[in-house]
Amino acid sequence: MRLSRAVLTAAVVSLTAAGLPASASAAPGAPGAPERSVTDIVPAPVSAKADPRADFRLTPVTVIAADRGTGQVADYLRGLLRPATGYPLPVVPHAAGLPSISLKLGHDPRIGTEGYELKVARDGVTLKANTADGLFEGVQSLRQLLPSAIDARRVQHRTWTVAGGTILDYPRFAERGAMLDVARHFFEPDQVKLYIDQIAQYKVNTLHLHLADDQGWRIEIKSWPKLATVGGKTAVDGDPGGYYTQAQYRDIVAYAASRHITVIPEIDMPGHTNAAQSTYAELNCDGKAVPPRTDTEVGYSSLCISSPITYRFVEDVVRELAALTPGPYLHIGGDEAHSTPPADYLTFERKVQPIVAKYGKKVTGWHEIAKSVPPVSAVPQYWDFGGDNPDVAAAAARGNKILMSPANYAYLDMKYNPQTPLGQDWAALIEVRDGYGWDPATLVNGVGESRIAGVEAPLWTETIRTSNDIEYMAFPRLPGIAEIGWSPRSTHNWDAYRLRLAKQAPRWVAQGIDFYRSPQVDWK
Ligand code: TNX
Repeated sequence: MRLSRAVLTAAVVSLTAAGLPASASAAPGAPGAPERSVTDIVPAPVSAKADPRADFRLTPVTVIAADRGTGQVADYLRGLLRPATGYPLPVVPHAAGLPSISLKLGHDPRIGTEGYELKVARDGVTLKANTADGLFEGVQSLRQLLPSAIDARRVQHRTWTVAGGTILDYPRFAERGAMLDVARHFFEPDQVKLYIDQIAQYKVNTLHLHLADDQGWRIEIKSWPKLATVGGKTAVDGDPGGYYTQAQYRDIVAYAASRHITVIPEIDMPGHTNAAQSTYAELNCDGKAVPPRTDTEVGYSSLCISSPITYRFVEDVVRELAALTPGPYLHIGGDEAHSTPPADYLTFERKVQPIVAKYGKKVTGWHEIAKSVPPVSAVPQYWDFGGDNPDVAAAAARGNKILMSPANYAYLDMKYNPQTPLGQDWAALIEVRDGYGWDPATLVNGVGESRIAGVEAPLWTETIRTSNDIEYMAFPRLPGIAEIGWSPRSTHNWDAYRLRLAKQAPRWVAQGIDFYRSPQVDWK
């Protein structure tokens, strides 16, 4: 694109004329505080210094200057900024004196593999990271420095000021996850992609898909084709089922990767297997298929632990799933196996975990797998209420990292209050403040900071049927869990968080996210 000097001059003049916000050192939400600031970002950055004299104005002549290796993130950024601004924002190798957002890769030992440094100055924005992942997370911060109208899908005629200042940022924990249960209710690929975009903006880097449960099997397995075509027909309460073909599933995984999110597929076993056992009679000890079930009981099903066919089935499923999975982990469930006798449970785990390793993957599973003394590469996912759990503590002492998803804080299917129309309450009622009010490092005795893989916010879908339902339960709690996983503990402060969270709401409105307007937050 060629730019005339007149256009450039006009851009510079309008930049100079921009009204400067008041003091950026005022606390967010305080009188005189600017509308947006580097100190408002969710999840809170490691360090942020606002400079209201350094605001940058995005204009029709702004370019995205992308160093070698940054092209994918540059294209993604352009895709974020173009619909609402209507500006061309070409991705170019060099800014060549034009006002620019520059993406650079470097070797900064302070920021690790997902951190970034963002500098917003009057003459340009510079985003540096050691990896494309770090640049992507930096872009999520940059987005929040623009007016919320940046998320509108149509051109908005207005000025586009990026709040000035500097951010240095990196995550507390390597894994910040969300889980979507596509087994109890099925969600179409586009609905999963929508959720991926929604969670990515809070620097969530893992999507765990719960692909099979009693009520339905959701992934095509070519060696056992009826799992999907028959076992996929059902869903909770007789609602329509569905499944992903392997091509659709690969496409979801690739879409997630384009948002720097790794997918962890879960096949829950040896319990939660009614859909498979109603489809293939040979998966039952008596050789008779059980009836399909669409109620929400848990703990009644179990694969036949003594049957060799069970392990042929598991190996076929694991082999096909591993081939669909670029990420390092396969999730083998293992929760609530109440009808598998404890000795059988251990037998099963000791046969199945090596199968996962055989296909080049590491094991993750619900924390019950800790009882089986899994290899230290395995990640038990803790879902209970905290306090003592000797099996999990022993795994941590042996060297396993633990993923934290306490049901009473992090389960997004729990109701906010008794009137919440969706969700369950067996673990807790979880208001926004409760979901934010815990520390992974003090949750389980014997599992301290260094033993924690990260956090995950699971969304079970017994009562969740639509994308609006997903959004209503995830927002505003998911950003809180993401912040617990990303931000230094020293930033943890409810009074400050609720003000920052309130400023996210116009973004959700612009994105069409149907969120719960908790009375604990002044949404304005
Ligand atoms: C427990 S805790 C489950 C799921 C249910 C969920 C509902 C755990 C690992 N499993 O099977 O869907 O409660 O809240």
